Amino acid sequence: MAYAGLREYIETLERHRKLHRIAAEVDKDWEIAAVCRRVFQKIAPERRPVLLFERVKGFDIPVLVGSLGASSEVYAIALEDRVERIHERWEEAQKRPIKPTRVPTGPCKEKIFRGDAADLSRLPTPVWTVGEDPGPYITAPCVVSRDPETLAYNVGTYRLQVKGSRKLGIWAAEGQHISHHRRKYEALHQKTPVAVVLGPDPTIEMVAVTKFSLETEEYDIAGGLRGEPVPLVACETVPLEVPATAEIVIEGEIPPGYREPEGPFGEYTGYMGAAGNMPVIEVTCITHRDRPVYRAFFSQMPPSESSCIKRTGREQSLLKHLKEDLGLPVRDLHLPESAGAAGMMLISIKRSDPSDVKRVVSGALRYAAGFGKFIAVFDEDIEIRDHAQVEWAMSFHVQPQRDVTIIGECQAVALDPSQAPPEVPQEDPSREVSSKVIIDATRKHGFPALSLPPAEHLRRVDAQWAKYGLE
Ligand SMILES: Cc1cc2nc3c(=O)[nH]c(=O)nc-3n(C[C@H](O)[C@H](O)[C@H](O)COP(=O)(O)O)c2cc1C
Ligand SMILES: [Mn+2]
Repeated sequence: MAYAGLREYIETLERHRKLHRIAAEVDKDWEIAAVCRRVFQKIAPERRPVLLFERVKGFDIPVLVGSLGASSEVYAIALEDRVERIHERWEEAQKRPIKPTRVPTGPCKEKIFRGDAADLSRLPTPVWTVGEDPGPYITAPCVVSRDPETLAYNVGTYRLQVKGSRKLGIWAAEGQHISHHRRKYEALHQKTPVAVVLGPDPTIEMVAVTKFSLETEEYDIAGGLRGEPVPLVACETVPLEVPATAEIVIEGEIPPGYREPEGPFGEYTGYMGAAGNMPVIEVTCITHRDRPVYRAFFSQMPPSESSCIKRTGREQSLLKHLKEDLGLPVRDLHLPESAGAAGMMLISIKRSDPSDVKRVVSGALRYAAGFGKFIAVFDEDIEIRDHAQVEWAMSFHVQPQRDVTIIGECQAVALDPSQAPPEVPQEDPSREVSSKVIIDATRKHGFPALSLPPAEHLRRVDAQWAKYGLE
């Protein structure tokens, strides 16, 4: 049975002893960010808990952080499964998406605040990079929008700056699906209706941070991940539908053509992302459950909750595209978290033809042009999630002049601070263009035997391990 919502999921986390309640009062304007940073720095992923800040100074709403990406173990619990099954679950969901259902009402309507009563300052939105960010940022928004022509739904996570009691700044890169919707509404001189969902059942968060094709509706993939449809309810003031059990829903509209300063914001690259001129959301209504839980993603410097969830979803959607849609001989694909699950892409393949490497790289780039500034392709026997094996293969399977290609005029990795100094505004077109390094780290000819004892000898030693008096 899928989790009905975030609360059922929190109970399960608690049963798995993965939830840590912080009962001491904390200050949302500096302390939550610092506690989260220390938890990610000091506690290894296997033991890292999800954090529920129960008493936030000045608010009666608790803050939940890490509930999707404290670790892969937590992510697996969100799928009601084991870590080793995350890949299959994503594969199944993409092969067999399930359309949402409509219900007349739901818990997200227990409290409704319209007009001036829809006040963002009632929510305990933290400040994340204190001294650098201009104010609080909503980091876990599942932003729902619709294509005005096809009516197809999209759900995506884009940073939201709290700018006033009823105004949010929104930054979505030009290639993001909500930007596609917004441009269509702007061409019609109409406002873009949006609904910001906070604290839905965890599969909605999984799909909101993952890149699919423009035609793919995230609600359907979430249904596939849940194994049952997502129940949706109609919004109060915008023509959109949202998950019925969500903790908090902020409804609003993006006025066409209007831009104002947004950012800078401490980003997933580990640096401040540039400020720029961005659209805003005018809030029309806030609905929430009784005693809502405020959900936030912990991001900024990797590793973070953000790098964990991006890595998992992106690896799975890219793998599915290369293996299933294009039929390429890909074994595994890895986006290391230290590279923000964006800067480096490692792929292992069963190479039968020299052109396989080019076909795999061009397939990956066509699907997600912004991922991978360094893309390296390895033979299938290399475990690309093991740094030592990657470094070994790079060192001894590669001839730089023959095997390394630099290609120019590519889509940049979003927010890459090496592209331009901070003064260049985020919307400057130069920030969209970059170059890439492609490394063919497969063996291009017969290689000598490995300098290892014969496998049979190693097995014999394993079998009589006790004899040596080692651990
Ligand atoms: C914590 C977090 C914050 C993000 N913030 C932004 C953002 O501010 N702007 C943006 O364009 N993408 C952001 N992303 C990436 C998008 O969520 C991701 O590209 C997603 O695929 C967007 O949905 P779409 O493909 O339907 O447009 C963020 C991802 C995470 C995990
Ligand atoms: Mn999308």
